[in-house]
Amino acid sequence: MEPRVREKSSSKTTEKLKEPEQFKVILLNDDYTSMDFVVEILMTIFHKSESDAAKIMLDVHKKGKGLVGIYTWDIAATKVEQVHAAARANEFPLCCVVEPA
Ligand code: TYC
Repeated sequence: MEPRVREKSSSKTTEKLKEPEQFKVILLNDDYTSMDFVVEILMTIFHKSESDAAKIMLDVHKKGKGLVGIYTWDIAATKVEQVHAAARANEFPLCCVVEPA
């Protein structure tokens, strides 16, 4: 992946600013997690509206996986941990993964 590079120059210095790398959070389907729980996770952890959350959940249910959002590394990794912690606490096997965007 080639990072985009912006160059800013002044008379004395040349500064290179890289865009922060972006990561996709991908939600995976399983046969046990309830649809309501997935919608709740999408609303609380990913701040989706109820109708967007329901659409994403159904898309993942039908296709096996789906994009939830694109974030910087720290935010993507934190959201994945939050999903797994909530799933574990509710005894669901819900899983999501991070991929480079
Ligand atoms: N397939 C689950 C069911 O039928 C629902 C589900 C949707 C689970 C999306 C996980 O990421 C998921 N109860």
